[in-house]
Amino acid sequence: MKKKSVVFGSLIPVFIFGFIISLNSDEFDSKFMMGEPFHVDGLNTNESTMIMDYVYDDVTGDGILDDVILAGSKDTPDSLYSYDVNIFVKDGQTDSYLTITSTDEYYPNGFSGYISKIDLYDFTGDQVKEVLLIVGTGGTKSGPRAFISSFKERKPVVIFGMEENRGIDFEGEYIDGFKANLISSKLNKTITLDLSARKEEYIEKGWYNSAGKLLYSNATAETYGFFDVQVYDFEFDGVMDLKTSQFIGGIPAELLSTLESVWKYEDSEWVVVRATYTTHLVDE
Ligand SMILES: [Ca+2]
Ligand SMILES: [Ca+2]
Repeated sequence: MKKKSVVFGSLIPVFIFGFIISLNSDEFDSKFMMGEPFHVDGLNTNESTMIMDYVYDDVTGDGILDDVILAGSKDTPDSLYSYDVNIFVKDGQTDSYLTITSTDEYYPNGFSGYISKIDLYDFTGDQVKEVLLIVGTGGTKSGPRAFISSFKERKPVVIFGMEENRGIDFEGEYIDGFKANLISSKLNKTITLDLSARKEEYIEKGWYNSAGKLLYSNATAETYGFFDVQVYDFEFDGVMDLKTSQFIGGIPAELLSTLESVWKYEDSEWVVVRATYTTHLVDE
Protein backbone atom coordinates (compact mmCIF):
# COMPACT_ATOMS: atom_id res chain seq x y z
CA MET A 1 0.00 0.00 0.00
CA LYS A 2 2.81 2.29 0.94
CA LYS A 3 4.56 1.55 -2.35
CA LYS A 4 1.49 2.37 -4.40
CA SER A 5 1.04 5.78 -2.87
CA VAL A 6 4.64 6.69 -3.63
CA VAL A 7 4.18 5.82 -7.29
CA PHE A 8 0.94 7.77 -7.47
CA GLY A 9 2.50 10.79 -5.79
CA SER A 10 5.36 10.91 -8.21
CA LEU A 11 3.10 10.69 -11.27
CA ILE A 12 1.00 13.74 -10.48
CA PRO A 13 3.69 16.43 -10.73
CA VAL A 14 5.02 14.93 -13.96
CA PHE A 15 1.59 15.13 -15.52
CA ILE A 16 0.95 18.71 -14.40
CA PHE A 17 4.40 19.83 -15.46
CA GLY A 18 3.93 18.45 -18.96
CA PHE A 19 0.52 20.02 -19.22
CA ILE A 20 1.78 23.46 -18.36
CA ILE A 21 4.67 23.20 -20.80
CA SER A 22 2.46 22.15 -23.70
CA LEU A 23 -0.05 24.94 -23.07
CA ASN A 24 2.64 27.57 -22.93
CA SER A 25 4.50 26.33 -25.97
CA ASP A 26 1.30 26.53 -28.03
CA GLU A 27 0.91 30.09 -26.89
CA PHE A 28 4.44 31.40 -27.41
CA ASP A 29 5.62 29.39 -30.41
CA SER A 30 3.48 31.54 -32.65
CA LYS A 31 5.01 34.74 -31.23
CA PHE A 32 8.77 34.17 -31.44
CA MET A 33 10.28 31.50 -33.67
CA MET A 34 13.98 30.94 -34.23
CA GLY A 35 14.99 31.96 -37.75
CA GLU A 36 12.06 34.35 -38.11
CA PRO A 37 12.54 38.09 -38.69
CA PHE A 38 12.44 40.29 -35.60
CA HIS A 39 11.78 43.98 -35.97
CA VAL A 40 10.27 46.29 -33.36
CA ASP A 41 10.14 50.06 -33.82
CA GLY A 42 12.39 51.84 -31.36
CA LEU A 43 14.60 48.81 -30.81
CA ASN A 44 18.04 48.20 -32.30
CA THR A 45 16.67 46.02 -35.11
CA ASN A 46 16.26 46.30 -38.88
CA GLU A 47 14.87 44.32 -41.83
CA SER A 48 17.66 41.75 -41.66
CA THR A 49 17.41 41.10 -37.90
CA MET A 50 16.29 37.58 -37.14
CA ILE A 51 15.65 35.54 -34.01
CA MET A 52 18.69 33.37 -33.21
CA ASP A 53 17.50 31.94 -29.91
CA TYR A 54 14.48 32.24 -27.67
CA VAL A 55 13.75 31.28 -24.05
CA TYR A 56 10.51 31.75 -22.12
CA ASP A 57 11.39 32.26 -18.46
CA ASP A 58 11.27 34.85 -15.67
CA VAL A 59 14.35 37.07 -15.73
CA THR A 60 12.90 40.15 -14.01
CA GLY A 61 12.17 38.34 -10.75
CA ASP A 62 8.45 39.08 -10.52
CA GLY A 63 7.42 35.45 -11.11
CA ILE A 64 5.85 36.31 -14.48
CA LEU A 65 7.44 34.63 -17.50
CA ASP A 66 9.24 36.89 -19.97
CA ASP A 67 10.19 36.45 -23.63
CA VAL A 68 14.00 36.35 -23.78
CA ILE A 69 15.13 36.84 -27.37
CA LEU A 70 18.56 36.76 -28.97
CA ALA A 71 18.38 38.50 -32.34
CA GLY A 72 20.90 39.64 -34.91
CA SER A 73 21.96 39.53 -38.55
CA LYS A 74 23.84 37.03 -40.73
CA ASP A 75 24.98 37.39 -44.31
CA THR A 76 23.50 34.01 -45.19
CA PRO A 77 21.04 31.97 -43.10
CA ASP A 78 23.53 29.15 -42.50
CA SER A 79 26.48 31.43 -41.73
CA LEU A 80 28.06 30.81 -38.31
CA TYR A 81 29.10 34.46 -38.06
CA SER A 82 26.56 36.96 -36.73
CA TYR A 83 26.63 40.70 -36.19
CA ASP A 84 24.45 43.42 -34.64
CA VAL A 85 23.36 40.80 -32.10
CA ASN A 86 21.41 41.99 -29.06
CA ILE A 87 19.42 40.49 -26.21
CA PHE A 88 15.81 41.65 -25.98
CA VAL A 89 13.49 40.86 -23.08
CA LYS A 90 9.77 41.40 -23.49
CA ASP A 91 8.69 41.89 -19.90
CA GLY A 92 5.75 39.58 -19.19
CA GLN A 93 4.14 42.05 -16.83
CA THR A 94 4.18 45.22 -18.94
CA ASP A 95 4.85 43.92 -22.50
CA SER A 96 7.62 46.54 -22.77
CA TYR A 97 11.09 45.64 -24.04
CA LEU A 98 14.34 45.68 -22.08
CA THR A 99 17.58 45.33 -24.04
CA ILE A 100 21.25 44.60 -23.55
CA THR A 101 23.69 45.55 -26.25
CA SER A 102 27.44 45.48 -26.75
CA THR A 103 29.50 48.21 -25.13
CA ASP A 104 32.35 47.62 -27.56
CA GLU A 105 33.14 50.85 -29.40
CA TYR A 106 33.97 48.89 -32.56
CA TYR A 107 30.58 47.19 -32.63
CA PRO A 108 28.13 49.86 -31.44
CA ASN A 109 25.08 48.09 -32.91
CA GLY A 110 25.53 44.87 -31.00
CA PHE A 111 27.72 41.86 -30.41
CA SER A 112 29.59 40.41 -33.34
CA GLY A 113 31.17 36.97 -33.68
CA TYR A 114 30.35 33.29 -33.57
CA ILE A 115 27.15 33.40 -31.57
CA SER A 116 24.45 30.77 -31.42
CA LYS A 117 22.47 30.85 -28.20
CA ILE A 118 21.66 32.24 -24.80
CA ASP A 119 21.50 30.27 -21.55
CA LEU A 120 19.76 31.21 -18.31
CA TYR A 121 21.29 30.50 -14.90
CA ASP A 122 21.27 32.08 -11.46
CA PHE A 123 24.84 33.30 -10.98
CA THR A 124 24.10 35.81 -8.22
CA GLY A 125 22.27 33.58 -5.73
CA ASP A 126 19.05 35.62 -5.61
CA GLN A 127 16.90 32.92 -7.30
CA VAL A 128 16.49 35.14 -10.37
CA LYS A 129 18.12 33.90 -13.56
CA GLU A 130 20.67 35.91 -15.49
CA VAL A 131 21.28 35.59 -19.23
CA LEU A 132 24.61 34.15 -20.40
CA LEU A 133 25.79 34.95 -23.93
CA ILE A 134 28.97 33.40 -25.29
CA VAL A 135 30.59 35.25 -28.18
CA GLY A 136 33.20 33.29 -30.14
CA THR A 137 35.82 35.61 -31.60
CA GLY A 138 37.80 33.20 -33.76
CA GLY A 139 40.96 34.99 -32.64
CA THR A 140 44.27 33.23 -32.21
CA LYS A 141 45.11 34.73 -28.83
CA SER A 142 41.61 34.75 -27.37
CA GLY A 143 38.63 32.50 -27.84
CA PRO A 144 35.16 33.09 -26.48
CA ARG A 145 34.01 36.08 -24.51
CA ALA A 146 31.27 35.58 -21.93
CA PHE A 147 28.66 38.20 -21.15
CA ILE A 148 26.22 37.81 -18.26
CA SER A 149 23.27 40.18 -18.09
CA SER A 150 20.74 40.75 -15.34
CA PHE A 151 17.22 42.03 -16.00
CA LYS A 152 16.18 41.91 -12.34
CA GLU A 153 13.54 44.47 -11.39
CA ARG A 154 13.45 45.45 -15.07
CA LYS A 155 16.91 47.07 -14.86
CA PRO A 156 19.12 45.59 -17.62
CA VAL A 157 22.75 45.53 -16.60
CA VAL A 158 25.80 43.54 -17.73
CA ILE A 159 27.37 41.98 -14.63
CA PHE A 160 30.12 40.03 -16.44
CA GLY A 161 31.44 42.20 -19.26
CA MET A 162 34.49 43.46 -21.11
CA GLU A 163 36.53 44.12 -17.97
CA GLU A 164 35.95 40.62 -16.59
CA ASN A 165 36.80 39.12 -19.99
CA ARG A 166 40.34 40.41 -19.59
CA GLY A 167 40.71 37.49 -17.20
CA ILE A 168 43.73 37.12 -14.97
CA ASP A 169 46.60 39.38 -15.93
CA PHE A 170 49.91 37.62 -15.41
CA GLU A 171 52.87 39.25 -17.12
CA GLY A 172 56.60 39.05 -16.71
CA GLU A 173 59.80 37.82 -18.28
CA TYR A 174 62.16 34.89 -18.66
CA ILE A 175 64.91 34.78 -16.06
CA ASP A 176 68.15 32.87 -15.53
CA GLY A 177 67.83 29.17 -14.79
CA PHE A 178 65.29 28.32 -17.54
CA LYS A 179 62.44 30.03 -15.71
CA ALA A 180 59.92 32.83 -16.16
CA ASN A 181 58.73 35.17 -13.43
CA LEU A 182 55.21 36.54 -13.74
CA ILE A 183 53.11 38.87 -11.62
CA SER A 184 49.33 39.28 -11.54
CA SER A 185 48.09 42.56 -10.11
CA LYS A 186 44.53 41.20 -10.14
CA LEU A 187 45.43 38.25 -7.88
CA ASN A 188 48.33 40.02 -6.17
CA LYS A 189 50.41 36.90 -6.82
CA THR A 190 53.80 36.10 -8.30
CA ILE A 191 54.56 32.77 -9.97
CA THR A 192 57.77 31.29 -11.30
CA LEU A 193 57.28 28.94 -14.24
CA ASP A 194 59.77 26.14 -14.65
CA LEU A 195 60.70 26.05 -18.35
CA SER A 196 63.43 23.43 -18.02
CA ALA A 197 61.46 20.95 -20.16
CA ARG A 198 62.63 23.11 -23.09
CA LYS A 199 66.21 23.45 -21.87
CA GLU A 200 67.87 21.73 -24.87
CA GLU A 201 65.77 23.68 -27.35
CA TYR A 202 66.57 27.02 -25.67
CA ILE A 203 70.29 26.30 -25.66
CA GLU A 204 70.13 25.30 -29.32
CA LYS A 205 68.29 28.50 -30.20
CA GLY A 206 70.76 30.55 -28.22
CA TRP A 207 68.20 31.90 -25.77
CA TYR A 208 70.11 30.46 -22.82
CA ASN A 209 73.65 29.18 -22.43
CA SER A 210 74.23 25.72 -20.99
CA ALA A 211 74.78 27.20 -17.52
CA GLY A 212 71.24 28.61 -17.64
CA LYS A 213 72.21 32.25 -18.21
CA LEU A 214 69.51 34.09 -20.14
CA LEU A 215 70.89 35.44 -23.43
CA TYR A 216 67.63 36.57 -25.01
CA SER A 217 67.26 40.09 -23.68
CA ASN A 218 63.59 40.73 -24.40
CA ALA A 219 61.85 37.40 -23.69
CA THR A 220 58.59 38.33 -22.02
CA ALA A 221 55.49 36.35 -21.07
CA GLU A 222 51.84 37.18 -20.56
CA THR A 223 48.35 35.72 -20.25
CA TYR A 224 46.04 35.74 -23.26
CA GLY A 225 42.25 36.07 -23.12
CA PHE A 226 39.98 33.11 -22.33
CA PHE A 227 40.18 30.16 -24.68
CA ASP A 228 37.42 28.38 -22.82
CA VAL A 229 34.54 29.43 -20.58
CA GLN A 230 32.32 26.91 -18.82
CA VAL A 231 29.37 27.25 -16.47
CA TYR A 232 30.36 25.50 -13.27
CA ASP A 233 28.74 24.97 -9.87
CA PHE A 234 31.74 25.38 -7.57
CA GLU A 235 29.98 24.67 -4.28
CA PHE A 236 27.19 22.44 -5.63
CA ASP A 237 24.67 24.93 -4.25
CA GLY A 238 22.72 25.56 -7.45
CA VAL A 239 24.22 29.03 -7.80
CA MET A 240 26.35 28.91 -10.91
CA ASP A 241 29.93 30.10 -11.32
CA LEU A 242 32.28 30.31 -14.27
CA LYS A 243 35.35 28.21 -14.94
CA THR A 244 37.70 29.85 -17.41
CA SER A 245 40.94 28.81 -19.11
CA GLN A 246 43.71 31.05 -20.40
CA PHE A 247 47.06 30.39 -21.97
CA ILE A 248 50.21 31.95 -20.65
CA GLY A 249 52.33 32.61 -23.71
CA GLY A 250 55.94 33.57 -24.11
CA ILE A 251 57.22 36.11 -26.60
CA PRO A 252 58.54 34.92 -29.04
CA ALA A 253 55.43 32.81 -29.54
CA GLU A 254 55.32 29.70 -27.43
CA LEU A 255 52.89 28.20 -24.95
CA LEU A 256 54.29 28.20 -21.43
CA SER A 257 51.35 27.27 -19.21
CA THR A 258 47.59 26.93 -18.95
CA LEU A 259 45.80 28.92 -16.26
CA GLU A 260 42.41 27.75 -15.00
CA SER A 261 40.24 29.94 -12.78
CA VAL A 262 36.88 29.75 -11.05
CA TRP A 263 34.93 33.00 -10.79
CA LYS A 264 32.18 33.44 -8.22
CA TYR A 265 29.79 36.38 -7.91
CA GLU A 266 29.96 37.71 -4.33
CA ASP A 267 28.71 41.04 -2.98
CA SER A 268 28.17 42.51 -6.45
CA GLU A 269 31.54 41.55 -7.83
CA TRP A 270 33.32 38.59 -9.40
CA VAL A 271 35.88 36.98 -7.16
CA VAL A 272 38.45 34.41 -8.29
CA VAL A 273 37.95 31.60 -5.77
CA ARG A 274 40.35 29.12 -7.37
CA ALA A 275 43.24 29.50 -9.80
CA THR A 276 45.71 26.84 -10.91
CA TYR A 277 48.41 26.76 -13.58
CA THR A 278 50.29 24.00 -15.36
CA THR A 279 53.99 23.29 -15.72
CA HIS A 280 55.44 21.30 -18.60
CA LEU A 281 57.34 18.19 -17.53
CA VAL A 282 58.12 17.08 -21.06
CA ASP A 283 57.73 19.31 -24.09
CA GLU A 284 59.27 18.06 -27.30
CA1 LIG B 1 9.19 38.49 -15.34
CA1 LIG C 1 20.48 35.78 -10.10
